Amino acid sequence: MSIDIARIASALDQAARKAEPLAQFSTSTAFSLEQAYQIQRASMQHRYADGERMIGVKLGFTSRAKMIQMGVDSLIWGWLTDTMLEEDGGLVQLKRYIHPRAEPEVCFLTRRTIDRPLTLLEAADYLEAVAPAIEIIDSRYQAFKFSLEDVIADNCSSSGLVVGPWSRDFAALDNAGVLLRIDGRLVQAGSTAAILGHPLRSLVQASQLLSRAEIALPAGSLVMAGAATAAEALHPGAHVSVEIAGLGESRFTCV
Ligand code: 0L1
Ligand code: MG
Repeated sequence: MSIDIARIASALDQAARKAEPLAQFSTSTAFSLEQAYQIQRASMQHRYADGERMIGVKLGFTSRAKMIQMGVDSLIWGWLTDTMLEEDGGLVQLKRYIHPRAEPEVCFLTRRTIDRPLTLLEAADYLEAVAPAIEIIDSRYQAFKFSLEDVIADNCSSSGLVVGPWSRDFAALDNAGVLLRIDGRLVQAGSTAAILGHPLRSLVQASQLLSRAEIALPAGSLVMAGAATAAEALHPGAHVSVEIAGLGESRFTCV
């Protein structure tokens, strides 16, 4: 099947830069998952050419709650860059986004280069630290509507992330409570066990995906494990916080 990978990649890159939504591609042009990842990589090249730096990877749809919310049924992965990092406890400028949503995440910091598929038993040994985090997702598609292929091409809606205090307490990740609050009101509650049974399994999945793509992830990279609950829409003035039992809290305020 012939599709214009460069054209779609460039359109997605422009939509992100201008914070202007575009129509889904897959409704008019059928393309495969493999082609979707080719578009994702081509779109990331625009960012790197512009000076953005890759800082890690993120997994998406690692929990049933997220799959159900977005109507998809497979795990996906994308790239994180330095310009996506928002300050913990800081102000997040919503004008940078189209229709941002926040979701609670577990963020890992790697200690060793990941250059082969890891087992669950090995995973913690590759880590320097873990932190409670908030992902700000922002689909470049109108009304946040997409197919699996569309969202992969769009770098899995990656837009922003806020990382809380680092800790080495990996044992705390075992079925820990996950709470998302907006303006002090509890809006989503879940457990780290919702993430593939245990968030370390996301690291295992990431190592397998990277290995299949023949990419080594350098030590000092971030790995976002995927949301444990559905995401919530953001509005100006919103105070957003995520608490993971035993790991602490990360937060930001929307302006
Ligand atoms: O953590 C996640 O499951 C994020 C999925 C990103 C795709 C989206 O929901 O827009
Ligand atoms: Mg996420």
